[in-house]
Amino acid sequence: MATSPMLTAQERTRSLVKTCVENAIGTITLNNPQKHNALSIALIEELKGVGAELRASGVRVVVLRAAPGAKVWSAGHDVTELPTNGRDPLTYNDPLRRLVRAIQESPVPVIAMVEGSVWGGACELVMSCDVVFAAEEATFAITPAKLGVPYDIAGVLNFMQRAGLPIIKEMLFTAQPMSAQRALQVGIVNQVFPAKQIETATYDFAAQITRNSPLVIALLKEELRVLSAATPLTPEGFERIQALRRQIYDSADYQEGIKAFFERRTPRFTGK
Ligand code: LCV
Repeated sequence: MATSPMLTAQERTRSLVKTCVENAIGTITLNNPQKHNALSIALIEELKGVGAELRASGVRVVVLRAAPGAKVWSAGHDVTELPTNGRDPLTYNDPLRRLVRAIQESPVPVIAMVEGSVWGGACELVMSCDVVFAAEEATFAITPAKLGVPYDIAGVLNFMQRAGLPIIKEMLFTAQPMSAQRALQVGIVNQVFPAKQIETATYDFAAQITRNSPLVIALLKEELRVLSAATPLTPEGFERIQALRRQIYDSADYQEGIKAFFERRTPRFTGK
């Protein structure tokens, strides 16, 4: 039975993430609890770096997790890094966009092992992983509408690929946390376990993947990515959405959402 690789000779710690490798399973642990693993540029760059290192080291599967027993898996985008000068807050080269693409394009399956609450862009990060195992207490809140942020096309498509439109609308329009049990029912989460069992269950599952053909798994993952990304979007449709998004990130409501976050109060959106 595979156990979670905790202290191994190959454990590496940078400042914001930790990694270790055992039995061809790479583990990346988000390691910035002071900021609830907010997805800052620095943390994302470290995540991308260690992901590339693990792939180069020949691991067959990666587990992405927070520290054991974390109350917050990740608080989402680092709100202090959201632009307030009229620039698009979520562009193609935004660090989160690049991280999500790196996970989706990786030939190695990525399993998100979730304990604690997941917020905003971290929900997209989790939902872009290939498999999601969650502890019973985990929750998932997709928060652009709460913050007033015009989420981007690629991000919304990633949500759409994880659950049906009614469920995604429920999560996007309310910005409220969804329980792991409900997320399991609607297919956002693959399996739910009591907190005490989730590590063993995740690494046993990961071990099954390591025993199969890495070439075929890489092919299947890329086939599924390319086929599921085949979404008809006309240039006019793309331009229309971008124009709608620009009206929002140029709006007073966008500024109000971020200001309210820092003032720790409920935003007062005017629709302007
Ligand atoms: C920067 C933070 C954050 C944070 N950024 O602890 O998807 S979108 O479009 O919405 C996208 C833009 C996005 O992902 O936005 C972020 C969405 N995230 C959220 O709405 C969650 C925001 N965080 C919280 O609600 C609370 O922090 C939770 C409930 C996660 C934990 O509450 P708790 O009382 O335990 P604090 O709020 O005191 O947070 C501890 C420190 O982490 C910072 C927060 O500002 C505080 O910093 P200081 O100790 O310097 O005061 N922090 C938390 N989330 N997303 N910084």
